[in-house]
Amino acid sequence: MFKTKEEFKYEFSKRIIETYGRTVEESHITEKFMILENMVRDYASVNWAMTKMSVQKHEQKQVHYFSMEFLMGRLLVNNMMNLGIYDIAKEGLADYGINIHELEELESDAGLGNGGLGRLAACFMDSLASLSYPAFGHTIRYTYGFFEQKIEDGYQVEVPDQWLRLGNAWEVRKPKHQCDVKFFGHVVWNGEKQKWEHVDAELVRAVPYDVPIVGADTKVTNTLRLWKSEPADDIPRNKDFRQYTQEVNDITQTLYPDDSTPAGKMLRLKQQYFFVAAGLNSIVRAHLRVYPDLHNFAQKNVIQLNDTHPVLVIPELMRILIDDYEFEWDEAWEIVTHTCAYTNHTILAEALEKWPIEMMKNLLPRIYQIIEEIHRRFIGYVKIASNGDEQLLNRVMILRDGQVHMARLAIAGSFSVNGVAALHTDILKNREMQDFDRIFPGKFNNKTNGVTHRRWLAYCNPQLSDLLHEAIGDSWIKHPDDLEKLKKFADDSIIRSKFLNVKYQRKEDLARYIKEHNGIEVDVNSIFDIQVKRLHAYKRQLLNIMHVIYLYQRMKEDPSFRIYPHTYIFGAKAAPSYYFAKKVIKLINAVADVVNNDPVTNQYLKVVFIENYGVTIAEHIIPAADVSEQISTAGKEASGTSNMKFMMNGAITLGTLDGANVEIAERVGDENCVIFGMKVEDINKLKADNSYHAWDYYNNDFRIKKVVDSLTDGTFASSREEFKLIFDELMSHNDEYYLLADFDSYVKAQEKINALYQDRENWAKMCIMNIAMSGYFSSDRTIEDYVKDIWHLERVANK
Ligand code: DL6
Repeated sequence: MFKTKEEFKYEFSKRIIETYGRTVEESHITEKFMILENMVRDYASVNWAMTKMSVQKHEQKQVHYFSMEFLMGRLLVNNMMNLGIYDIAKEGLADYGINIHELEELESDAGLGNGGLGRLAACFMDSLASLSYPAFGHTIRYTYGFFEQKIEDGYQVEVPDQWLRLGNAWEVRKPKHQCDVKFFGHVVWNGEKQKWEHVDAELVRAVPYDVPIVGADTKVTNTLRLWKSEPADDIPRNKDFRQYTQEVNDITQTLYPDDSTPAGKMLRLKQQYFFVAAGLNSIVRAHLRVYPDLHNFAQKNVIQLNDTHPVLVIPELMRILIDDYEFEWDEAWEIVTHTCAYTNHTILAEALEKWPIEMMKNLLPRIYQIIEEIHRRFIGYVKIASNGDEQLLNRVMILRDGQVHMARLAIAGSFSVNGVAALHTDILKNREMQDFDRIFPGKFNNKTNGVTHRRWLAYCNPQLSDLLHEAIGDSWIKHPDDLEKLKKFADDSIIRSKFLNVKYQRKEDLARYIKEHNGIEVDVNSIFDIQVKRLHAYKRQLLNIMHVIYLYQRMKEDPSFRIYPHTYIFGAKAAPSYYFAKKVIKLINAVADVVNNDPVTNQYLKVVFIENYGVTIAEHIIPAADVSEQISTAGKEASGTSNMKFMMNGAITLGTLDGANVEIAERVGDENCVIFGMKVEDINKLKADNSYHAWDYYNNDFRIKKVVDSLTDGTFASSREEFKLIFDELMSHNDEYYLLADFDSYVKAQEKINALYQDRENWAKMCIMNIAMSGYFSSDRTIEDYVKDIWHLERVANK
C-alpha cells in the first residue's frame, strides 16, 4: 500500500493503464475518479479482512445495527481522511495536474435514507469503527435513493435519485452469503416432525453487497451490508416469470415507496421482512461458523432496532430458533429478548407503525403466527404485572383493532428501549409509553443523539479545524470533549477575530454557491439565518417564513423600521405525497421572489431556498451559518441532529425548548443561545383545558392578522387559492402546531439576535462557547453510552 506521494502516483498511473489502456493524461475524469475510489477501497480492504479475522478469533460480541435507512453521503474524502491518506493523494494528483476536489465532486451521495434517523445510523457507523468496536450495519441496497428535488416555478418536483449511475466502487457483491426469503404460502403442521412448516411460499433471493466502514486512526474497518432482491432459482409456478421478476425487483428498487395505497403498504412490509430475514440469516450462519450452536447467541450478538421498521427481527429470530434449530419457545424467547434492543425516534402518532393483520397473515403467514403467540403470552404477563388492570391491557395489546402494533411488539421483545434526547425519553416514559414503563420498570433509558465531529467539523470545515489546532491542538479529534479547552479562548480577541474570519470565508463559499445555483446575490455581511431539515408542519418552517413576511410588511410601511441585514436560508425536502409541506416550499419561494426583488427591502432582507438538501450540500451550508433555526413545537422533535452540527460550527441556536435543544441550552447557558416559545407544559395545559383559539391571536395581534391575510390576498401569488391550504391549516384547523401562539415570542427572539449580532466581540465569544461545549454531542459519546448501558462490547483487539 502506498505510503508516499511517489508510491501513490506509481500505483495510480499503473491502474489507469491496466484498466483503461491509457495514460493518466489521456484518461477521462470519470476514469480517474473511479480508479481513485478503487485504490482507496483496496487500501481499506486489508484492515477490513483483519478486523473480521480478529473478531472471530477473539470470539467477540458484535452489535448489528438494523435500519431501513443509512444516509451515508459521500465516502471518498471521509475514507481518505480516516485512513490518513488524503494529503498524499491530493499532492500526488496535483503533480498530474488533477485537482482532487474535481474528482470529489463526481461522487454521488449514497442517499439511502430520508432524514435524521438515517443520518444518525451513518454517524453511528463512523463512531463505532473509529472507537474500534466491532459492528455490522444491515439495510437495503435501494436502486434509487431518496428522490432528487428540483424546484420548478417555486414548486418541488421529484426525480429519481440515480446514485448508482457511475457504479458504486465501495461495495463488494458477496454471492456466497446469499439466501432465499419466503413470502406468501401457508403454514401446515407436520405431525411426523412435530413442527410447523411454511409451504407453497414464493422465494426471493437476497444478495448482500458489503461496504467497508473505515474508522479514523484505527485499523478497525467494519461492514455495512446492503441487501438486494433478485429472482430465486425456484420461481413460483403460478406466476408469469416476467411478473415475478418485476415484483422481485420492486422490493429493493426505491426507498419508501408510496404507502398510501394497499399495494404500496404491502411493498413496504415486504422490504422490511426482506432485509430483516436476510440479515438474520447471515448473522446466524456467521455465528455457527465460530460456535457449535446458538445457545450463546445473545452473549455474542446484540441487535439494535432503529425505530420500528426492522422490528420483524423479533418474530423472525423466534422462527429461526424454533423452526430451524428446534428450540423450545421459552428458551428461544429468552435468547430473543436478550438480543434485541429498540430505539424510538418519534412520538408522532402517525409515525408509529401498524400493519393490518390480514396483510401480515397473507404475506408472512408463519411470522404472523409467531406474533399471535407472542401477543397471547404477553397478555398473560401483563395481567399479572398490572394486577388485572383491564384498561391498561387494552392500551398495550400488540394485536388490536385488526392491526399489529409494531412499537408494542418492539417493547415486548427487547431488553432495552431508548429515546434519543432527555426530554423525548421523559415524554415516552411519563406520557406516551407510561403503561409500558410500568409493566417493564427499568427497560426505558435515554441515549441523547450525537453526530460524528469528524465529518461535521474536522472534514467539512478545515478552516475552523485549523483554527482549533492552532488554539488547542488536535486532541479533540480523538477526544471531542477536549473541545472544552477552547473555553479559555472565548475572551481572547485574536481567536475571536480569527473565528469571525473563518466564518466569513465559509459564508463567502456559500454565497458563491447560492449565486451559481439560485442566481441570487447575497450580502456576506448579513446574518446567515439557516433552517435546513425535512419539511414537516411540526418543524415550523412556516413560522420562519411568516416572520420574514412580517419583516417585509413592516419595512414597506414604516421607512423608519429597518433591520440588520439578514439572509434567511432554507433547505428541505417534502414527502412526495405531503401536500401541505409542498405548499410551504412554494410559499418560501414565492416570498423570496417578492422580497428579493423589492428595491425598498432587498438590501436588508433576502430569502433563499436551496434545492435538493442532502448530506453533501449540508457540509457547505452548516459551516456558513450564524444562526441555527430549531423552532419545532415543544414536545414534537424527538432530538434533532442539525442543531448539534450547527453548534459545532459556531452557530447560535435560535430555538424552542424541544428535543436536544434543551441539552444544548443547558450546556452553553442562556447567554449563549436564544430560546423562545411555549414549553411542553404550557402546551399540555392549553390542550388539557381546550383553551387554544387561533382566531383570538388573529384578532388581537394586528401583525399576525396582516401576515395571515397576505396568504390569500394575492401578495405572494396571482391566485388567491394558491396558499388557501396554509391559511386553512392555521385558521380553520386551529393551528395544530401553535405557530400563532409562539409568534410574538419568536419576533422578540429574532430582535434579540439582531442586537446580539451587532456586538461582534460578544457574538464571537458566544460562537466560541458553542464550539467549546459541543463535544458532548459527538456520536462518539453517544456510542460509548450505548456500549456501556446496552451493548457491552469490547474493542477489537487488532486496532
Ligand atoms: O433520532 C434521529 C432523528 C431525530 O433527531 C429527529 O428528531 C426525529 O424526528 C427523527 N425521527 C424519525 C422518525 N421516523 N420515523 N418513524 O425520522 O429521528
